[in-house]
Amino acid sequence: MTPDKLTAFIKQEALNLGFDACGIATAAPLPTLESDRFKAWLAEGFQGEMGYLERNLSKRLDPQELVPGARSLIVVTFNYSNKGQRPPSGIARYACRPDYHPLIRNRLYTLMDTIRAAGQPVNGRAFSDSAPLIERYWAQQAGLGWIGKNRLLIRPGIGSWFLLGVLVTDLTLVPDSPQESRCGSCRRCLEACPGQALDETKGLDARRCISYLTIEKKTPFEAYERRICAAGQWLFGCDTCQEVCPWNRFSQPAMDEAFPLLSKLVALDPTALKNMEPAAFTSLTAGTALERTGLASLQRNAEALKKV
Ligand code: B12
Ligand code: SF4
Ligand code: SF4
Repeated sequence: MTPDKLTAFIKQEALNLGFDACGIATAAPLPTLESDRFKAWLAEGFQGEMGYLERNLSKRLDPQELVPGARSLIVVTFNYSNKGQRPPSGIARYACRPDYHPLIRNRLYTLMDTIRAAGQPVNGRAFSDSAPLIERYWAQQAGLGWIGKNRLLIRPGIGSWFLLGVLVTDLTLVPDSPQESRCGSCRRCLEACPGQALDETKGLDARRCISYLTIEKKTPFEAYERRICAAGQWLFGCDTCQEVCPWNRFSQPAMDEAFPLLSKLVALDPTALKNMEPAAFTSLTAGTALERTGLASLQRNAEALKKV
């Protein structure tokens, strides 16, 4: 197949597999501006305890080091909008569904099988939040949207309620063009953030972000961290900077049968975690993003919801 026919075929097959959009970027090292931004972010200490972001830096800054022989990145979006109110449990919307990581990766491997079955040899690796790869940067390069002041990828006419997946391949494909920011003078996310974690020039200070505090931080909360969590009222993750974003008015509910809203998580009463047995927690969270964070951290989070 010619590169333009192959590109059109791949984009159509990605939609057939249940992805909502698909774009192409050419594999190349990050430009100096971007790699300097990433290094400056680390130098500020904004990564907190997420030491993994400091490792494999040369791979993170160059997908050809991550996947030798890489030529094109196929980037997909996967919708998780529920169009509705904040889940009463305080669990972020994406986490009220099954764990997305294996689901997106497996579908990307199916996409690669489909390309092979059409007679086109291909090698590659699929990722979703699972490798040193700056996914939002590549999604922007692949023409899928812009990185908003809330640091999320926003797609015109869709918003930001979606997850990203990337298939790094040795195929020669026709790349898309990056999009310019359309945030304009809006500052709603910066103003609404309960931890004042967002800065227009420096980016997001994860140490003040409820998503980091409730999901990634393993140690007990300091007093200021508890105050931030009490202000936001999130048990796991945080959606505030997306709830206020005007572009999310356009989102459509996710309909994929393999990614349903789990009512047991939407309606969970955080106070029920206090005396929960480990076996009950396992059966509640098996196959979801909450499983990895564990009962002890969630009990800490629930405790921090109490206003002081
Ligand atoms: C670490 C991480 C986190 C950390 C840190 C977040 C952050 N903003 O960096 C924490 C735990 C806080 C987090 C939270 C969330 N995350 Co997260 N996270 C990641 C992860 C693993 C790496 C992100 C990263 O590299 N950060 C480093 C900083 C430096 O990146 P950056 O600010 O984007 O800057 C880079 C570029 O954007 C660029 N840049 C371009 N223009 C500009 C302008 C400025 C001013 C700056 C500073 C930089 C910059 O420069 C930098 C280098 O290229 C990615 C998956 C992946 N492998 O990419 C998911 C990912 C970004 N997360 C995701 C999600 C869904 C979330 C949450 C919404 C979950 C929730 N509901 O709680 C929140 C949202 C928080 C937020 N407002 O960003 C999705 C985002 C999907 C989307 N639509 O954009 C991703 C892509 C996972 C996935 N596969 O879907 N996350
Ligand atoms: S996820 Fe919540 S705490 Fe983190 S930047 Fe967005 S609004 Fe702030
Ligand atoms: S709330 Fe406003 S500034 Fe923030 S990401 Fe959305 S459009 Fe951009």
